[in-house]
Amino acid sequence: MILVGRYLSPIVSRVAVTMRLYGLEYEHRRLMAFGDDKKALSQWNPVGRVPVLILDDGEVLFESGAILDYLDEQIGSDRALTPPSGRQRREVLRLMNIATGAAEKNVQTVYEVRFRAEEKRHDPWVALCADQVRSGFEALNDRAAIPWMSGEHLGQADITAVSRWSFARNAKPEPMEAIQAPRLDEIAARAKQMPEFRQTAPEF
Ligand SMILES: N[C@@H](CCC(=O)N[C@@H](CS)C(=O)NCC(=O)O)C(=O)O
Repeated sequence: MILVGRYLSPIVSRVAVTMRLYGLEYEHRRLMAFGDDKKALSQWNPVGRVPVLILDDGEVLFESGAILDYLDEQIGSDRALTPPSGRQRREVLRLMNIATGAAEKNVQTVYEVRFRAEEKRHDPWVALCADQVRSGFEALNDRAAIPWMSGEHLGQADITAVSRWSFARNAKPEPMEAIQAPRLDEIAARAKQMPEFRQTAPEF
């Protein structure tokens, strides 16, 4: 299999960590989602985004949720890091969706604050996004069990939360600095001791 996209992207890294935890080997193609690589990327994903996973028979998967579904199917429900059904699955999906939603609002805030000229910014919208980032990550923190998000075992909620939280913390626009999320910090620190997370740390 070929995984396309740099580990700099927390969405690529959540797929990469999952593949490593499942013992699935892959060739890594470090294409950027911007600039000159965009055209090459569009041959696989018409929307030009990473991650892309190219299977050995040439079938192409994109959208990280769809890729994780495929990986879970390959590894089987006994080992899958997202529970296959029921209440536990719904709670893991809820945690992942909070992490993803908060992180997306953070990316929107970063784009607005860093890339848009100050006089063109719509401050009420920036404030609203910042509030969504804060309430999302704080809710994720409140719902987190210890040692891992869902209890005793590391699961997909951890991989997604750690990659999204760590990226958002590093991106550091103003709203992130005010957020207190000690459980997320603790879980991220624990995860980063694992080789699967260290080997897929963002490369700059
Ligand atoms: N919902 C998509 C989001 C993928 C995504 O936003 N990837 C970013 C990299 S972190 C990207 O390719 N950005 C470039 C763009 O959107 O044009 C997924 O889960 O795969």
